[in-house]
Amino acid sequence: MNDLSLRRGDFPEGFVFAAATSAYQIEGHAFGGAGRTHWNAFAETPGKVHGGHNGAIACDHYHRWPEDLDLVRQAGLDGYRFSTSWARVMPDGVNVNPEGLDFYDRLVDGMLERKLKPMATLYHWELPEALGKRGGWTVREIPERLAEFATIIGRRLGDRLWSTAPINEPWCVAWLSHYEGHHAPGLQSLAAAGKAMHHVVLAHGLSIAALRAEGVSNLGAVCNMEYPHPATDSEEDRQAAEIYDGIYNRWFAAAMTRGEYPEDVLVGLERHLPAAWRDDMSLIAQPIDWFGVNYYTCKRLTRGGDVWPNVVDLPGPLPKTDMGWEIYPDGLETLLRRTAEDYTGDLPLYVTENGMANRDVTLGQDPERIAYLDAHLRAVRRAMDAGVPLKGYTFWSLLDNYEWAFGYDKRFGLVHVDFDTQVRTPRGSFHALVRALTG
Ligand code: IFM
Repeated sequence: MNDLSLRRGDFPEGFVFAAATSAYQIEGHAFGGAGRTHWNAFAETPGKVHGGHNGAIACDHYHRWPEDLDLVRQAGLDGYRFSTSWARVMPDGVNVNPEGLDFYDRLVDGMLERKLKPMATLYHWELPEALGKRGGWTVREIPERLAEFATIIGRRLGDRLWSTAPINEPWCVAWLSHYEGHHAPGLQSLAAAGKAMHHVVLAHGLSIAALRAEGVSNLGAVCNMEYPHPATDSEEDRQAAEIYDGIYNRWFAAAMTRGEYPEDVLVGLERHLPAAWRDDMSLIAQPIDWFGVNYYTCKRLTRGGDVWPNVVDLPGPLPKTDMGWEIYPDGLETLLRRTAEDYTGDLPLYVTENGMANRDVTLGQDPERIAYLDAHLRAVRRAMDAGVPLKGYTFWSLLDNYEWAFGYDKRFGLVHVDFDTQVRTPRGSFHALVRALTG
């Protein structure tokens, strides 16, 4: 496939097309006085990250950001979703590094000069190592500290941000990192995961309140969602899919929009939540102005394992991306419809990430990524036709970057990055996008 079948004119006036990146994945954490993060330590632990890679240099966006923002503009996009590194702005999690704040000041002005909407996420996973050593997301201090960071960012940049969300993908911050152990800090403990599952949504609520107190507007949440298929029609597999859905999708949407946790997840997790968790629920469900969904794939769930939640996933039959993730655009449509129907109502929804990792055959073409994006854009369009108040769609990612535990081995970019020379080369998907958005 060489072209997208939908064009800008197939979406309503004002629909926002954007591309996303995140700080640690592209900036080059070695530059500008940033402090160590829990990802430094994780990457140094043998066996945790492909090749022991880290974000020290990444795409050197710290120095090359004008060129990168030019690419966003050339693609015909309206917005740029970026994140502010906590450890760059507050290297020890407490004191401010003026150089770090100045960097984001320049970056935001650079977006505005190019007529791009600055779409900020405050925390995209680089916890200052000093805060990690105090217990990280398992202790209540961290949500309180994130709210302080939110105040600092809000005060300095809030007048120019188009949208702001406190946290990217709370499921990854909590469950993937503390129960599955695949991300920093690499714990595999239900007790730790329970604390993190609560503290991450508390951090969202406290930070929304802190941003609002600074006069920052258009505040939202960014949650990742996966479509949960039962592996078979058996009752056991249906229950496995239901509990997976509860932990992955419903926990965060219910907490942030209704101030509730799903009962079926509380059955296993309540004993691991902080004792006074109920007292926090109204703080967590602060009013928000929009809700973002990051979507990539589905899972095939079956009963397994000796302890709650007794769920394992099995390989599925659909074509897969280079992450091994099945390509299932219908899941995006269904989850958007369910989110609007069950949680967000008339609140504007955004797809805040969607994209695929793929190996290059020839840089100029990229037909698989074009087909992936096309199929998911069509799913977005169907959800809108069904009445979902979707207001924008964001590609992950602008650039090839540091794909966390996979290091530099996976390539999600509309733009190829040669990590030896830092040369950027737009892929066929980038050119298809230009034609669809500006043609
Ligand atoms: O690279 C990540 C990003 O940091 C968060 N969302 C999913 C992407 C692809 O795995």
